[in-house]
Amino acid sequence: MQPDDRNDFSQELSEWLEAFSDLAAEDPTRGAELLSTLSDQARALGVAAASPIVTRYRNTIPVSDEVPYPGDRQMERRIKAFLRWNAMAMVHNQNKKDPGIGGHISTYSSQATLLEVGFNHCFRGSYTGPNGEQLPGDFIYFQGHASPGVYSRAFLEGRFDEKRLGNFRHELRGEPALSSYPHPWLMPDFWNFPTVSMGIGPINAIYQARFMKYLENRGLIPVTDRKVWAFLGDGETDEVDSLGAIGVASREKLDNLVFVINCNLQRLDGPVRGNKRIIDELEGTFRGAGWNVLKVLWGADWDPLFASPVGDLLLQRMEECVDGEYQAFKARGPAYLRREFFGKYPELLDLVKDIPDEQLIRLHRGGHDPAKVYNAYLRAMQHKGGPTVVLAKTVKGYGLATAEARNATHSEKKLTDESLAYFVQRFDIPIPDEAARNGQLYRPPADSPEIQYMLARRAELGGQLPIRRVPETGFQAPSLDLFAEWLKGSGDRAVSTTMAFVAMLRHMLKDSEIGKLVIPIVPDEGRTFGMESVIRQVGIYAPEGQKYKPHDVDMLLYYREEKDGQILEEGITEAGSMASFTAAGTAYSNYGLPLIPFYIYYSMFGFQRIGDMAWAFADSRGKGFLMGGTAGRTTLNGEGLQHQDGHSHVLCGTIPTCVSYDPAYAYELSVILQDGMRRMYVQNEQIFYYITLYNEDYAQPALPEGKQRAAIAEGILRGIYKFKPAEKGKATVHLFGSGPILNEALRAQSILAEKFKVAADVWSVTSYNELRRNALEVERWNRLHPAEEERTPYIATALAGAKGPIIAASDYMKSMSDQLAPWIDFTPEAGGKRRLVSLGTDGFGRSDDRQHLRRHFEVSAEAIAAAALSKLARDGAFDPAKAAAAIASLGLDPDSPNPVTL
Ligand SMILES: Cc1ncc(C[n+]2csc(CCOP(=O)(O)OP(=O)(O)O)c2C)c(N)n1
Ligand SMILES: [Mg+2]
Repeated sequence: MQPDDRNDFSQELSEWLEAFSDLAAEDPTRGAELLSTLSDQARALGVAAASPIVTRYRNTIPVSDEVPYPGDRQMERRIKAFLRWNAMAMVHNQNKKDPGIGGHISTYSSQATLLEVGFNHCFRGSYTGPNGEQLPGDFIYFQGHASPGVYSRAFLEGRFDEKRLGNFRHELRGEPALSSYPHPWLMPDFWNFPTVSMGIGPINAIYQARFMKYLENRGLIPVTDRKVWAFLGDGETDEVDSLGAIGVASREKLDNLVFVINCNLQRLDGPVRGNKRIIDELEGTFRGAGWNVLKVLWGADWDPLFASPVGDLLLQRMEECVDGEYQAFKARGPAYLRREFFGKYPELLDLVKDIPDEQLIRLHRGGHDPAKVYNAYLRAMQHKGGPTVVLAKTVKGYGLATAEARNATHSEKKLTDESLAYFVQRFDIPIPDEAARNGQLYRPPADSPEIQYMLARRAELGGQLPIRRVPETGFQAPSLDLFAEWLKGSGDRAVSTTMAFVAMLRHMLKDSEIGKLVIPIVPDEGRTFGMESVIRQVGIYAPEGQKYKPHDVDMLLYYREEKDGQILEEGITEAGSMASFTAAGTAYSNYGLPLIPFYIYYSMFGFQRIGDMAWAFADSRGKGFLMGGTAGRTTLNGEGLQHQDGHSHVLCGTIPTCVSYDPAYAYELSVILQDGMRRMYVQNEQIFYYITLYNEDYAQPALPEGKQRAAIAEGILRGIYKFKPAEKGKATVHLFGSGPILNEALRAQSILAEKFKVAADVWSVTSYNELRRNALEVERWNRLHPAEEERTPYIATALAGAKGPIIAASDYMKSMSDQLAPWIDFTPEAGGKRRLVSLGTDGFGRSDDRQHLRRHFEVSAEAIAAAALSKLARDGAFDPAKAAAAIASLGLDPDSPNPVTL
């Protein structure tokens, strides 16, 4: 373009701009329509004009669109100062008292305004339902490291006293304490959501918001304006869990969800994106995913500078800087800021020449300006049709003098005397120097204007937060009769426990009492478990219904999606499914609904994949049933190494509230499910279940009736019962079997009797984990009560009178059954030799059929029988030469390599 052409074009451009500005000012909707039509047209004409996904580095909401702040700014500033002081003093004091106890001060200091605007004007403590009933308030996922600030607020509100704050991170001293981080297990009346393992809060918040809509769409809760607020750190967004599910929120139009990302540009060690701007990156990511993005970058004191004739240059300068520089501008003081930032352009230097140093350095970032933050929150709350993220730019360690914006600020636990004095002076804390140096807490009198103001704001918003309540639900557990059909056995029909479970699930869904409370959750594996019929029966939840005619609509079991569908079909996301399971499994406290979630999945992709979320579920006092399908390293055949699970029972045993079972038969499963509902929802035990399901078909035996029934049911629940005694003679060896391997043990029993005249009892072990827990508890009691009569663990009671070695075989690692060794591994009659021989599936899975897999892992009937003979020989109860011959005749190669690493 020639210079003259350029002038003409500039002229033309300003005419276009003027016309557009007029239109947009008159009607912003038409302005937006014009823009999108123009960009469509550009695309159609092949004009390469990418629509910007990242906007200019300034606040999203123009000053002209801002509403005035609804609160008393001076009052709130004073309150916030007290909050900051007490949060800091609490951590500081505790670390003086107990060096190394830890805590954080710089996260809350950067976040105080973001939380306070919410507490004073946005977060609702309750909602009123259509019939005037009081409903739970907003759900807030607090950034874990900011917990001192939340405690500090509860202190000012009078919910905690000084003594309680003095027990921050001192939980084991017989007094009410404060947990390091948000934790419903440790503070069950206060915190709702455990968040500090970073990434877990954001993903759970998304699925919580979705679950809220699910409950509304199913008519289980009334529709309200309730919001889910999730506070995240900018460093936290590097966790895959934080951003990995944001698409769900826009896809499902979750306008009840607000993310607030505290962009203080730092994480623990250093800048989040020293060489770039994290806010730009997050803006692009969220906008690209369909979120409403609101940037709150600059405080109102920047407004006049932007409005000046060099405002565009100022913005340009801002866009030249990366986060590492922004951090340095705060950390290195006003002279540096003036020289390095404004000094690049004489016009900018001139712009701030009349601003004194102490004011220059305090030019606020948006996240520290209540009015800017409020405007963003208000927009977020009013936004319809999708989720909102507020990207708030803040300073890490705000107000902490020498710790402000330093790389080391995250780890700051104590302040120097000078920093304490500076703090007091900067935030006008009305305490004398001496008290300040001692980090004395400060709470104005209950009738002071500040406390009255805080309380009035919370009263206006429906009550204090956070709060966790567990309302009485009056749930009645169904009796075992509910599962009568599966107690009868299947006759000659071969059925897998998975098939049986799916039939039970359908039956439960039909039940008039519990049907609507059952929440089936699947991660795209419903068909793997034969759940097509469930899909047809209750439909898949789809907030927009089914907008298409499914290709299989003419079939009985077509893919049915419904607005009030009951199944949560998550797609291929175990993390998302676990988050749904968490929302449903905690609904008893969050919504007062005793929901019974059943999350059915490939057991291999359970604990090892979402282990942290499973812990968070336990931390949340979650209830429900995790159903590990296609379980067992040799029972799931063909799939090989990455699918065959031989360790989930070891992993689940690490979680204190996880009750786990590895049932062999449908009646065992029935007894476990019924008792689980009773324990969780009637007894209100804060536990959840992990139960493995298998896909091997075999005849399902019946649960004996009469007196025997109760004894067997007890054995099933405690973890062991004798399934089949030796047909002839007293057993000299005992075979333990779990899951489908119980059938191998039964076959081994026949082999031993028929070929070797050895009598064996077969036991069904439904839970090594439960047996061990019981034994540990009894052992502890015995240890602490040496003068009282010794108690016996259940495993010892069950085995009373049973003599001889025990061969324990399962489709799991040997460590599963080894767990019982301390209580059974002692045989006086065999000279004190080891009694327990564990057979299991340690090692890498392999592709083949079950027969070959069981032979390979040495859990086949032949391997069990051989192990029994070998052990009897070692104990002097069988001829060693005959045992050696038996090993060969049973098809085992004594010199074959160990399958563990094969
Ligand atoms: C999963 C997980 N990994 C690591 C940590 C340890 N950790 C605690 S805070 C922190 C830095 C947090 O930075 P950011 O998210 O930006 O929060 P800020 O304190 O800056 O607001 C780290 C790495 C953790 N809590 N959770
Ligand atoms: Mg950060």
